[in-house]
Amino acid sequence: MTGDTPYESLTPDTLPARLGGLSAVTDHAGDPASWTVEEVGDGNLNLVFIVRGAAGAVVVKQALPYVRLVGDSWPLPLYRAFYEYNTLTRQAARDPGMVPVIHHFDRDQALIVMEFLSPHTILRGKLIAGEKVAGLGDTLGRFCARTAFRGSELSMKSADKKADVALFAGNVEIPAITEALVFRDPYCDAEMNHHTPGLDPVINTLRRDVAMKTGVQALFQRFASNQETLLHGDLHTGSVMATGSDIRIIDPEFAQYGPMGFDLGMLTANFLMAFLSQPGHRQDQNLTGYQDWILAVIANTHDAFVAEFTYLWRRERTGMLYPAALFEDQGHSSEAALADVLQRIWTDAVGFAGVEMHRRCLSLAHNADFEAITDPAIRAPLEARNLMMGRDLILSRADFPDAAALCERARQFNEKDIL
Ligand code: SR1
Ligand code: MG
Repeated sequence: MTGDTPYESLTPDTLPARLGGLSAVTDHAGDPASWTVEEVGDGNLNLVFIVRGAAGAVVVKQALPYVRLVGDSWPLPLYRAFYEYNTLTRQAARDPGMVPVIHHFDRDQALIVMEFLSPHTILRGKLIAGEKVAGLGDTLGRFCARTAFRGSELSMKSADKKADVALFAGNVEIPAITEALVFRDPYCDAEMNHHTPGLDPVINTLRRDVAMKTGVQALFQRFASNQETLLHGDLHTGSVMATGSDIRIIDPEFAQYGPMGFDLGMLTANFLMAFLSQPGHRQDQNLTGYQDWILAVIANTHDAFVAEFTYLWRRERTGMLYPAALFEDQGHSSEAALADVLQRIWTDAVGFAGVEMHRRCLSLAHNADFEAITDPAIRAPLEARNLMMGRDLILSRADFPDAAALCERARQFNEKDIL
């Protein structure tokens, strides 16, 4: 395929002829005559093919010109593959080994050829199945800290950061999805909303709560107007692939510049939803033991974030923000300033977590954690706990000293009869 070929979506049948001449694929999968091609995309937006051949396998991810979940009535620019590719290269530099290796990028075809992760599976599926992953919180917390710190003017030269902000500013339509589905739709009668029967009293409580909606909009303002680092932008448990001990981050097509607490908050929300949905997936000893493990992952993620961010603050603070010239060079510690920055990030993260917990039960794209609970009579009370805890996090986001306090609050909501 050359840069002159107009965009055309691939199919398992056309892929070998169209990509058979690409060494990026043949180097890893072997002779095209040996290939089998399977389309495995189960996300909301894209085509994902696994190409298996005599020499191994690769993944080919191709953007569609519309939202796959909805159909061609919702067009979506192909340029998201360009931003995903550019984010993957930055994340690979900022936290080496944490994202799939990129073999090839074709901007016109909106496709990325990348490492086939095996035997990794999507983390959300593991959480629903009750599987544990060693080192999960440590790895994810470190990834959030490294990408947040190294993508900001705490570390980068201001000119480089500004150039990158300008590059990513071209990505308008993808952040627009988050702007609508996350920060607006759960709180009004939006067309694509849907929810489990029985939740109306809780939804009414949320929509009547002006203080909470004001909090949501304050968080939205930070998301939309604060460009402090390059975010993954969609860091839920479906954007993590893992074995029992190896962990990778995928799918950063929602990347944009935004507040440092956003990715940490999204991740935390998705673990809280995994925690709160567990009574729909298992019982008794297995239930409490596994829920305890999920809360430990939340605490580990936060602790690892703080430890790594602190390490980078002390060793890599080479950007224009909080310069040594104002602190260490004058014999003043910058540790109080670090604590202030970390507290702001954590407060944002708690608030963003609350909003994410709302949108995954009320807006367009729900979570399998709850959706896989087929009986609405079991699902609705669990989602009600999740929705009311989301409200609490938004309203009280400045009052949680650490993840231990957040986990304690989760335990309380896990006991509540709300419906
Ligand atoms: C229309 S896209 C819906 C959701 O899927 C993606 O994974 C993002 O989370 C987005 O909000
Ligand atoms: Mg995705």
